Amino acid sequence: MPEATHVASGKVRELYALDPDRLLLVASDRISTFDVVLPTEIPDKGRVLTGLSAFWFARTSSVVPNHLLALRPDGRSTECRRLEMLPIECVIRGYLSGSGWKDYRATGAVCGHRLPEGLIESQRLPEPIFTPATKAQTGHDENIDRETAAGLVGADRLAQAERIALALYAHAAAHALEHGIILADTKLEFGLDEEGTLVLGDEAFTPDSSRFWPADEYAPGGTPPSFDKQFVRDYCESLGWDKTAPGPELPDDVVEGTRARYVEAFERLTGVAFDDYLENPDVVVG
Ligand code: Q0Z
Repeated sequence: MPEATHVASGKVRELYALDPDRLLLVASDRISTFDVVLPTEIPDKGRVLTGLSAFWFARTSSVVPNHLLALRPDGRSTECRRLEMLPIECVIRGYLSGSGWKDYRATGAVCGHRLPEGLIESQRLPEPIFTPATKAQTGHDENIDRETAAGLVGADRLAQAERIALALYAHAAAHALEHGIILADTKLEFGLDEEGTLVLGDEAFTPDSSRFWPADEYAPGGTPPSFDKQFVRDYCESLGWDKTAPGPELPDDVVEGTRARYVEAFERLTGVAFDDYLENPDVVVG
């Protein structure tokens, strides 16, 4: 890509600078499980995630402006406005899972939200909560309380990000549930444009930034199956792999089953046939 200089690598995405004001975000087909990127790719996973993110950006632009400028014809690359990113992850949890469940079990609270006693793992919360986290360069993001978050971005900016993140989650979770998918939690990232306006950046409501659970298999008390990665997790568990790098190669049936789940999530949520997206990615933003 001669017109772009590489600026950052994520576990499964790459970021390039197109010019001083614009970035190119490229989603690969790599997949991670138990925090390890596997050697086998899932064909079209990057296109599914890019299309879903663009769909949500288009649907929420009246709630908050976002960084999306254009989808490229390859379906996996998006041109975005370069922002000054806030140094916090804005996590919204509608269900008690992952680090939220761990913190609750240890302290009865998550990021300063004291919760009712007796909740069980993966239970729906009385109402969605804002649980900010720091951005770890390596390793795991750390949950922080709102005072700590306010110290990083300012109290007014934090209140604005919280209000908008809660509104975005309410919108996306209701839409997903109507299509049989529970959006258990999600991580949103905001930045500021040159005028100091808050802008939604990064990716939005993808299965890599959110927990997607099949609604018809949901039961609290344990870990619900992942809509997208359950075949991969089950296969990895069946090997007795110790979950340290390098991860195992995936057999063809696991790859195909997993690809089908990503495509199913895309089609259910967007209402667009995935082949139509491949033909013209702009169908998700039209
Ligand atoms: C996103 C990330 C990735 C590695 C920086 N619009 C923006 N303006 C400024 N910075 C970012 C964005 Cl999206 C930004 N990341 C996360 C993505 C690879 C890191 F694809 N880092």
